[in-house]
Amino acid sequence: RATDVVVLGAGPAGLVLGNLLQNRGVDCVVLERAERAHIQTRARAGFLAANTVRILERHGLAEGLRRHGQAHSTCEFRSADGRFRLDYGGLGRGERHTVYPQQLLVTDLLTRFLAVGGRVEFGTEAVAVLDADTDRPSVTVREADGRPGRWGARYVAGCDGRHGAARRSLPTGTVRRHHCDHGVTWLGLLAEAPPSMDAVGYAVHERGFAGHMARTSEITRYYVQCARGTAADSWSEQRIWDELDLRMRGAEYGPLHRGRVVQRAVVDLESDVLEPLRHGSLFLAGDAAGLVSPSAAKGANLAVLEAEILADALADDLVHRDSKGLDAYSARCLPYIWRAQEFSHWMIRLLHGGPGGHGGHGSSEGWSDGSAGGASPFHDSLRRSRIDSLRTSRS
Ligand code: RFL
Repeated sequence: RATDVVVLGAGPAGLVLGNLLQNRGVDCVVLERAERAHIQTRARAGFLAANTVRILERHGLAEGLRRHGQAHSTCEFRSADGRFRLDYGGLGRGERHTVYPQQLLVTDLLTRFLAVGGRVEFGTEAVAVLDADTDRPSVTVREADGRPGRWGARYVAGCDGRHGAARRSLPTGTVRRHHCDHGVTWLGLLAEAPPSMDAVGYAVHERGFAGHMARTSEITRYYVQCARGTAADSWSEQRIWDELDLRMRGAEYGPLHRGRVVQRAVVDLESDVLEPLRHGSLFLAGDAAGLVSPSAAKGANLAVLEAEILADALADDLVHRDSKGLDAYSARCLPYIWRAQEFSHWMIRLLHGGPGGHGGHGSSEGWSDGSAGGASPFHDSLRRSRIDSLRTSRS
């Protein structure tokens, strides 16, 4: 089978790309390994930046988030020095986030894509991208019934995440990989509990970081820093809530609303960027192009931004025979990716102690700046100074 653009993966990147290509009249197909019900219920991101909302609005993809998203612009920091609220919506350009669970965004994007005639092959796993260095690449697949298949195309868009077929198919030596393990691990939780405050909560504690992020009026995401190598199910719910309450200083500021923990995942905070984001006829977008640690809440936002840039470039080439956008794609996206990496790196340093703190970081990788083992008073003082500057500096 053949089409102009084979898109691998029906996440935010692949589905924004599919919709925009469809809008521009470019023939495409989205191949998705999972079943439809799975991608529509997979809870991940929740915070969409103002620019992401503008992109989605520009292309008629923002109706659901306009109706059901919640505006958000305040963070609350809690530490041994007290607590304060940072209303970033009243600073800088006055931009706010929209809280809208990723699975709802994915459902909106998918519904819209199918409604305008888009094709998604669910249960179809891309195995490899072949002949990417020619103008007739193809994708070998395992079909839903287990049989092998193949899609031919003019271009392949790898939007299949960090462990997808696009990345695996890059010949060694063609693309440079930048990787950083920040040496910090989070236990990410979704709780069937209403939010405990009307802000994103960041708790800096000698036992480790804890975070609170509203998702809906009934669901809250929490993060609790844990030792590297922790198994997701090794903490009891009692231990999770006790530890969250302690680190969020519930005794001083009010206890958290507890509820059933309905999803848990251990996340090692890592960064990963490929350079360039192209190999011949194969282009990378979203997590396939670069992984940002969730400390920055940037991944889904970058995915949408890159998908718009790639869609324009592909359509210009395929409809108008103008390849300038494709040639510039990687150079246009990389500054955004590195900016997000810089922000995520800064957030990690803001929210976590130095190596070997009581939270049991267990690894000093990524902290190779002179301190060895043990909570470092130097890092703790830096962190306090950073937090204090957030409290006092208007800029
Ligand atoms: P996705 O969403 O992973 O989608 C990739 C799709 O590809 C499919 N796939 C394949 N299909 C066919 N063949 C193969 N061989 C395939 N291999 C994989 C998968 O089934 C999937 O459907 O990637 P995409 O589109 O690049 O989107 C990236 C975002 O999902 C990701 O960056 C964010 O979720 C990151 N992130 C956050 N980002 C934000 O912007 N704001 C947040 O608040 C935020 N919170 C988070 C997050 C990520 C988290 N995790 C996963 C660590 C919170 C968490 C806990």
